[in-house]
Amino acid sequence: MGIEEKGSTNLTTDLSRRKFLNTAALVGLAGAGLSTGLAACKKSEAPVAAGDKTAAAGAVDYNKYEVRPGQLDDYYVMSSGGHSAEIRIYGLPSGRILKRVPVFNMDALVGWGITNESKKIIGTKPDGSLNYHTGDTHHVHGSYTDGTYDGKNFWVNDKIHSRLARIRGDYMECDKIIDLPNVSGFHGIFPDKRDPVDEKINHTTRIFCGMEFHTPLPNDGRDMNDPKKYGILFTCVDAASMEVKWQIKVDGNCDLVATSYDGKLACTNQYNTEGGVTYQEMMAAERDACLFFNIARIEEAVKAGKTFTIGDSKVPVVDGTRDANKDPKTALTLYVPVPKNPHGVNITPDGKYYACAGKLSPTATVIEHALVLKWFNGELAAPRDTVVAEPEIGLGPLHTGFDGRGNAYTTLFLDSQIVKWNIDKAIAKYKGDKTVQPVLDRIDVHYQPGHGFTTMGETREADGKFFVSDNKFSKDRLLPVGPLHPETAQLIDITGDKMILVADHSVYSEPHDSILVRRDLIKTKQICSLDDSPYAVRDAKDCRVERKGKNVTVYLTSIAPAFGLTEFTVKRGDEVTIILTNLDKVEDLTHGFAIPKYDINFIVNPQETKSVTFKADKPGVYWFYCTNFCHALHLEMRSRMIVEK
Ligand code: RUQ
Ligand code: CUA
Ligand code: CA
Repeated sequence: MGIEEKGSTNLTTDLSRRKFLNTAALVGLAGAGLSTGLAACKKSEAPVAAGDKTAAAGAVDYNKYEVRPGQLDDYYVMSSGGHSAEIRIYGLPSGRILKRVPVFNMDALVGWGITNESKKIIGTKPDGSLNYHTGDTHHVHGSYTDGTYDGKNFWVNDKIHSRLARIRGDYMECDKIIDLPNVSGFHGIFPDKRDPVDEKINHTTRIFCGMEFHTPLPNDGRDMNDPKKYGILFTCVDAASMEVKWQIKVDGNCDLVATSYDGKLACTNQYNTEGGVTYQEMMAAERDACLFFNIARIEEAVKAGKTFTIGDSKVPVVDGTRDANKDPKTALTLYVPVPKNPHGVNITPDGKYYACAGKLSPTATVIEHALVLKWFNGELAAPRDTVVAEPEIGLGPLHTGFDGRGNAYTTLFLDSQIVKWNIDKAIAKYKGDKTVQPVLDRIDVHYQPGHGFTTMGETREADGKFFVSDNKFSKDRLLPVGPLHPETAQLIDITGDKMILVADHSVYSEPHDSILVRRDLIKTKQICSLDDSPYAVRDAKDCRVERKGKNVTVYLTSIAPAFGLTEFTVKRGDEVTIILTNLDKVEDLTHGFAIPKYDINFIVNPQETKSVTFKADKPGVYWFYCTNFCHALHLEMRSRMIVEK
């Protein structure tokens, strides 16, 4: 299993010896998610990694991938940040970090979780403190028009607290966060790509959300010791209003989510069809499922009122369990058996096939979209008849990207490789052609890729330029910085027959998924609008202090290099709200606003308004100052808050 045994040219890796990983083997491997990597590390003791090898051979012209000073990248990477609870934006091919977008976390730079505006989005308790300070972002996806990104919105999940956030594409800031009722372990999300209800609609109208952890429904203290009574919900959210439209109760569980290009289907891979509560129980069955949802039928059932509700939630719920959906002609759901504990389901750019990676089986299962629709018409005998290929591709397959030329690229966690395989060849082999070899190439990555994606690979415009391998272990690849290593996002050129490793980009812990978006599809604004806020202070002359009893409002502006008031005075015990509008109109002229000892710090971008509210409980003189370098007199940009005893 060492790197040397299977260089990128070795396609004959013997898979038969590990056709299905049994529980005993997996107990080893599960613990060895780590030690497999370490082993790989050890075996290459004279460390010649794949990229280095090709470099030594002088085969790769790295200059080709360089983004020189003053040049711009070709792609935006919208990347989740895992339990950092944020989103990161970086450029490709350079790997230049462009922005961190706070979402479910607090952020001292922006003042996310500090300003009244951000607190309102995150949600607060009656005492004004945040509902949650933690989150776990996994999957970022963009809004679609005509099967490709339109740059309007992005969405990301919070797995910990089952929240869905929307990012507005013009400012690249979070503008809405909602809770999914009765959901635990909200993992996969995917926007739809076209709405079949009205043929005139060709853009994202719904977001589909999976529930990974089964719990009692409602989770209010009932049935706690009876896991057989736990349930799973799949949720549909309206993209525009961010209201939860409906939920469907299903068997098994939902891991990742994909949607079809025609808007007819959504699907999710299920690794816990067993309903197990330990990992051994979750690995008991040889097959789990890829679950398909017939969206039009579900929405008809909701309309017809064939619904129930759960606990306090008013969201209509329909029944998608196996027992209630035996007749294909009326079924809302189809459970396609796939081997074992699958992870990752992705649809090909032509909309024809879903690839569901085996994880504990060295296979990917290819399911044909048209055949799923046929099954729902009662034209197929068995759910498995929708499967058109199941190639053996390597150990621990997780996520798949596509190049738009008929090839798939799947991350192999245990093999520490990316495998390139051809979908048509896989189908031919499944039909019985023994002469074809679906696997075309393999490349070692460093180490243990979780997620992987191609440029524009989740759209009809997949361009097959790059694959990014988000590796879970970086070990010896980057300067050591203590016990917590950075992750590597390795850049792979996929334009030719052979994959070429062209860069190791470091990324902070811990991205789970990314999309690689062509730069012309992102249209950001560089200046905000005074109309964004109902409280904008539109003229420096309007700066003032207003008092209503103990409530004091300070209206403030910033124009480099000064705030609109040189001082303001409040009394101890006052509840103070500061509203600050940045009246500068010049691009990139952002100011900061910090008050010492009051734990306040936030930024205002050009023409932006922000506010904070706090209790003036410490008498004294406090210089509030600009934290964002803005002007030759940036240091002088400070005024006094005087808190009288
Ligand atoms: S998925 S568990 Cu969200 Cu492969 Cu990272
Ligand atoms: Cu304004 Cu620094
Ligand atoms: Ca299972």
